[in-house]
Amino acid sequence: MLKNKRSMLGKIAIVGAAISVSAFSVQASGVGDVVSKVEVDYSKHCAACHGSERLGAMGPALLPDNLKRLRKNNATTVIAEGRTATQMPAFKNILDADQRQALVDYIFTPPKVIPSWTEKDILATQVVTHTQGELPNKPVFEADLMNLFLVVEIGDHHVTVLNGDTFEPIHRFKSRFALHGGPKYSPDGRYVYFASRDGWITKYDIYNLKVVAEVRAGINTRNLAISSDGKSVMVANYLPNNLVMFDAENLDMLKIYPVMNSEGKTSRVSAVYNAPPRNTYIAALKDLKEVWEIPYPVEGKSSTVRKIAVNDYLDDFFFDPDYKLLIGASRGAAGGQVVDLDLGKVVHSIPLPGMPHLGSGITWDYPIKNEKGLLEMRQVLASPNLKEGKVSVIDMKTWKVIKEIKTEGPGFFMRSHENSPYAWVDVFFGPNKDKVHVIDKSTLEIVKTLRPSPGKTAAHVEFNKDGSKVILSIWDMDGEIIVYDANTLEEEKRLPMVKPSGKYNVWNKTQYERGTSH
Ligand code: DHE
Repeated sequence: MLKNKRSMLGKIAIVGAAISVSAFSVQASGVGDVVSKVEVDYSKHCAACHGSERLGAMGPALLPDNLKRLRKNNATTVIAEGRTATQMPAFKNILDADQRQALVDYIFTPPKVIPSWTEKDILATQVVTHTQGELPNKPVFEADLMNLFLVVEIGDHHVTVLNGDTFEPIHRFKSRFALHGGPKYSPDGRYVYFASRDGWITKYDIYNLKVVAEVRAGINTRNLAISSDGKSVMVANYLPNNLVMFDAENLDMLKIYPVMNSEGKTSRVSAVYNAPPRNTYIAALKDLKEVWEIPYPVEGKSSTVRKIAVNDYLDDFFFDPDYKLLIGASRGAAGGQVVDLDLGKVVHSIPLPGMPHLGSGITWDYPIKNEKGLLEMRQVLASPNLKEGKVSVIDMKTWKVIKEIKTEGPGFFMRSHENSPYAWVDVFFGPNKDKVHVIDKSTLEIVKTLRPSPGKTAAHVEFNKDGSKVILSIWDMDGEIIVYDANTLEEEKRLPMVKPSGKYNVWNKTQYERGTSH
């Protein structure tokens, strides 16, 4: 049901619908099969984003096992009204109440064949075009490798390699369908690993500008993480409910971790991240109130999972820079929870109404009065909100919200850099989606609001290596990335791109820069 309002997905939706509907008609008239109206509705309105078999594509899988937290009456509302913070539009003017109800019953009905993606399936999809060490150990272009950017263009599923000094494109290549989330660089920045929503993991050699290995880790994937030693890659899946670990060299599968509690209840994985000082991966779960910590494999041998009980499901989460604390929230909850990963328990709760997007959270130091009335530099966490027009700034010592910065609408992404006085936040949803705010980190005030392309969504910025420049995406098929001077906030350059989404600087990502997503 996740047909997109925006132009690119709109086109896919129409094509997908046309193919599926005609296939149904042929089948129905040709062999006399009865194709129910709900199947036709699904095919027409839902299949393009959720997959013809309900296994997920741009949108999540729609199978009973993956809808455990969505009650049927809520599902009816989602179809009618759309879903906050996703591409799911409202269908109340397109489908009547009976059609919507029929679709709810349909997606809560188990499929005739239960989908599975086993070790055998994973192994069968692995393709190694160039084994590690086979290609030259020297870049085929000239540029500061640590200051490269990758720009993901979701409009036509491409990636551009951009020189971060000159802002000239070096190369553009086709990616898998619907890359989502941040690609992850090997610690030396030579390789990058991408995850697509339909489970494909691609390893790309930046020196040689070539895909070197691929494997399909799942049917509906969340994201991936790479270990700090660069030796393993962990993939988080929605479908199947598991985590899959790979050897980073050639994407050989090392281990599947089924995500299940002691009573046999399974769960989707919200996301997995590398926790550098801990030498572990940390995963948060969507259908079980647990956080999982998995040590890196030693000599190719994987180890056991440490399970930490938490107070609520964790849809969205974030770490303090030391990776001692995990700050997470479930969608729709009135607050967040702080989990001490050393103690293995929840140690604080944070009043955070709306829908904080903690995954986009960033930290910086800010002067706060202590109990003696003296100013001391404290670490603060700032998070945009997917439902309300505000940025919450939280003191990471007391876990009090010290300020709510009012914005012109709900935001998705936030970014800064250690060397920049500013933090940038977009207004992704609503009539002001074409605006981006610049916040002064020392006053917590908005100092400038940019509106670079009226009418077009402006969102997601990334800084260059030294924090002196910022690039911003115009999310449109006829889109651009815009380069700004990060200090004067003056526009310097525009480069045409096809619905550019995330941009990822090698230095900021490999150094776990505080202002950048990890
Ligand atoms: Fe994302 C990152 C989850 C919808 C674009 N998004 C992430 C990550 C997670 C996540 C867990 C971190 C992965 C990582 O970097 O390892 N996203 C979710 C959702 O749960 C949500 C709300 C619903 C869904 O459809 O899954 C969602 N995300 C979207 C979109 O609709 C966006 C705008 C367009 C798209 O591509 O689907 C979108 N998400 C992004 C981007 C990042 C991302 C560009 C990387 C941000 C970064 O700077 O690292």
